[in-house]
Amino acid sequence: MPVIDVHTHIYPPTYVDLLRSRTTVPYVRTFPDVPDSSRLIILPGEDDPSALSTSRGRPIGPEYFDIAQKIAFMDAHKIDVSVISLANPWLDFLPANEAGDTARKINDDVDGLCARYPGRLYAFGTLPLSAPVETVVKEIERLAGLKHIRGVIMGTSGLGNGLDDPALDPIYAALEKHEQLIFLHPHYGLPSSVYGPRANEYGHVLPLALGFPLETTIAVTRMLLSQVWDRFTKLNVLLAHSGGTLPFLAGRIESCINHDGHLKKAGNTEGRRDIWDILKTNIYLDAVIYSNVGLKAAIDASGADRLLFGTDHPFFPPLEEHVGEWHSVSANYSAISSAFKGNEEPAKDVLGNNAIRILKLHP
Ligand code: 5CU
Repeated sequence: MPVIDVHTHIYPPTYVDLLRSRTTVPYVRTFPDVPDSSRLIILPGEDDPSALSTSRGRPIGPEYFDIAQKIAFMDAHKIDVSVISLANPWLDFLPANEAGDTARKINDDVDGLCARYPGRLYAFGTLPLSAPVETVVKEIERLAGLKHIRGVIMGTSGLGNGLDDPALDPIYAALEKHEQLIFLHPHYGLPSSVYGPRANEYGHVLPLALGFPLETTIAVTRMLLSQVWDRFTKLNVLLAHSGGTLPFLAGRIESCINHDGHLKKAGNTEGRRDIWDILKTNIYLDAVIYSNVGLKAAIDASGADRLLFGTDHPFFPPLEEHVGEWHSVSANYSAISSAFKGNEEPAKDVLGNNAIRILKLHP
């Protein structure tokens, strides 16, 4: 039975060099109060000088950029194949005139990394979303010809105005035409004011546990409200972290749409596809939710045939030193075995068979 990890990141060496050359977020640097460790500063507000050294970014070691370490991690966790993706914030911060060339370079690098381990690595490409739309569409067309690429990873900002922006339509059309799935992943979270004045005392818990999933939920709901899937009925999107809170909130979202006088009057809801249809037709969910409670909601919402195992490596390493198996990974394995207790076939599908079918892999 193959085990396939569809949510596993890398910052290829070219990207790390780019981060090392920068002085504003995102960047990599060493701080005088923790001199032995380079820190990766990526999240908005993470370099606040009042933050304690341990809440200022995270230590960055070779597990973030060395592909041999990815393979070692896969071997240690019985993962046969990984579909690697550039981690956040992707190329969102680049000036328009640099984004196209950088995307080509990074995508070629990532495809080249996959070629070094035949049958073990595939990838989601990265789009130059700050460049003109034609440049983005060209890169989608080019990615469709790269051997190991199976879709694109994207954040929720789109071209700067979110994923309900009609200016994205040519990009959605190109992705749909070339059957490239979007792996939708959060980065920006929620405005830091919602975390309150004591937020710095709580490390990354509030933005990662709540900001990330809510960001995804809001982005997908805006896509739904702007009827992206009514215009692009074959556009497929894999949602990180089991859809944020979408499976749990889908009924409430649908009910609010059905009770909204403004939407009804504007005629925007006429003939629309509902959220349950889209969850079972266009949306795939990863199984990176660390508990069978959330996983069962994901299974109920989209079906066990649309759920795919993931780890989020190299994020969430154990805090203790010299731990063999990562707790974050065993939590996701356990959630699958507990959610499908006594029913091995769907568990195997989630662990690997679904990814082979959906992403057309040849492990
Ligand atoms: O720990 C983190 O900040 C993150 C992140 O930025 N991106 C991600 O995918 N997982 C964890």
